[in-house]
Amino acid sequence: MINIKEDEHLSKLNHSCAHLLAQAVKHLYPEAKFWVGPVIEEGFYYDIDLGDKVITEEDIPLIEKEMKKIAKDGKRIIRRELSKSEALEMFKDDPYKLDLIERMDEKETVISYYTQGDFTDLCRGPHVESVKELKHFKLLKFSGAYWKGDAKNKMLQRIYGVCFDTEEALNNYLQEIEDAKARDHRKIGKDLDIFMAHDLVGKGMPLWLPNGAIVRKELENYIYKKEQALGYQHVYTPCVGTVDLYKTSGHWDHYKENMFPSMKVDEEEFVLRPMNCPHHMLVYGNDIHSYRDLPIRIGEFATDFRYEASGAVKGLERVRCMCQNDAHLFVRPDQIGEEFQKVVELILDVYHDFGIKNYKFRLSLRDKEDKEKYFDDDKMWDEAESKLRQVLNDLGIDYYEAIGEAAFYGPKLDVEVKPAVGPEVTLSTCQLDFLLPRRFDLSYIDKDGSKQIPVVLHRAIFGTFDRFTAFLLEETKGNLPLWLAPTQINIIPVNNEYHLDYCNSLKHLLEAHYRVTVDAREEKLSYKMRESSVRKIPVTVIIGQKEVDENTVSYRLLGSNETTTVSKEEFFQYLEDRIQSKN
Ligand code: TSB
Ligand code: ZN
Repeated sequence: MINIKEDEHLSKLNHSCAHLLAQAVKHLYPEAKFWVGPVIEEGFYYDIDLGDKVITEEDIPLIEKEMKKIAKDGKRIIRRELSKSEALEMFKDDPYKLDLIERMDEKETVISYYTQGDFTDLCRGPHVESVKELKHFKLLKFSGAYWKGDAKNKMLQRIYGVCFDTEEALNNYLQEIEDAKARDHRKIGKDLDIFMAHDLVGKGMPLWLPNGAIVRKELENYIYKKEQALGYQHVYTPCVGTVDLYKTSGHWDHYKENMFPSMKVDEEEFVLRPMNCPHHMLVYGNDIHSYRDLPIRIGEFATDFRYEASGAVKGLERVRCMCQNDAHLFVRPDQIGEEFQKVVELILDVYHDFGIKNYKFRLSLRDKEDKEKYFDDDKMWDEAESKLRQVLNDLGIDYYEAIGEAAFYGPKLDVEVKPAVGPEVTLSTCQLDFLLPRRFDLSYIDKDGSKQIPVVLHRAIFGTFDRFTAFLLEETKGNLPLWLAPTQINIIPVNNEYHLDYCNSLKHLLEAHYRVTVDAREEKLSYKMRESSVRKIPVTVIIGQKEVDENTVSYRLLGSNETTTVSKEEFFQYLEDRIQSKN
């Protein structure tokens, strides 16, 4: 989808359209006061103080109509400039604009305002020449929005819209929005009974329903096998820790705003953990290690809690209670490159299995000039960064570098993906860490008998099961591959009276290995077949007289109208092959 903010012309057009919206609102509600109306990736919005008035569905067409009227009138959009004191005088009755002006630097900023007909707004611009140019726009949605995003402030009314040069471009864009909504994992997750939410449990705390639990379990089994084969050792640790644990790790000082508040039990003060690293450091520290034992790879499917802003939580993609596919790899400095390479190869392997193609690798490095922001060991950083680069280059991986984006404790590699709706998110991550092993006083005995400090790689291939499932639902539009689908095979008898027994015996044969249902409801065949497809069941078997007589199976694949008839043995083989190939 086009990023309107990044397109110079569209950005100007949409910005002007935000003013047109404000002007129309002012005509309809003369008491309206305006905060800001920026251009965003998807178009524009304006935050408006309408007193007690709350925008409803019915208001939108009226505002649009007024916008059209003003546009048709075709007034020029005129820019004027003034000094800060003049601006303060001009907007003296508008507390919102005063707030903006007061924060402007008198010397550096030219304060400008734009006038179109009877409407004037403080604005940096630029704008199109005339409101005449604003012909093809649409108001998309509206919501409440706290002034300055702060829940302690007044709730303003935010109206979103978008504007294009032509009706065709606008319609194409609106169609894309519709498509994205249909692909949104929140919709698919509801339609397919993957997860639910409930106010009594809380914001950002999804409940995985039986269908979702099947998908998650399959993902767990899948990645567990991969990690076992690569020498990972899996553990279970509590999803709380004491405040002291997180003081030792440094999270208490540097990550506190992302954590739930602590709670007291007897003499101990606990927090819900936001990360599992401290627990895994203790697991490593439970033994004495020789240089020969390294790398040691501690893995866990670990539940974490993070305070995410209530406006940011989103379906399974951004939650407050999540389960990481986490591991901490304890390596000698000379093993960093090799171990990092194995992680990258695992990421590629997994993405290949899931057919994931649209993603970007981002290598976050330190800003050498910024001595404050980064752990102070230049030699370590230089070596590590060049090793990571070298691995990526050797593997022929396309990546971009983000200088100054590394964590305090080391460089990292993230995989970025684009959800159906909203900005990019990180899926997989691999983060080098020089610091945490020091904080926990971890060591191994080197060849010469000396005590050395290991380096840690934090890595999560799926990221979290939550986010990965969200992503997968959107990538596949809910058409999960056979091995992951909650119901894999749905068997429909043409006539219950004559064919149900055969269906049940077929189910009996299949259910040791597959998730199978028989749809024995007294409904029309066509109705049941449609429902099988709405439920996104990969294989629908239809059993009529011919199949019973010839002891065969007729099946249709999701999305196809073609029926294939085969022997039972061939059918079993077909299923087996598809599961194996992960197709
Ligand atoms: C990899 N300590 C490391 C770990 O060892 C860590 O926690 N890294 S993280 O903070 O980047 O989180 C790991 C992954 O969790 C991210 O890459 C992202 O995919 C996922 N994630 C982070 N926050 C959320 C959230 N609020 N909801 C769902 N998934 C999330
Ligand atoms: Zn970690």
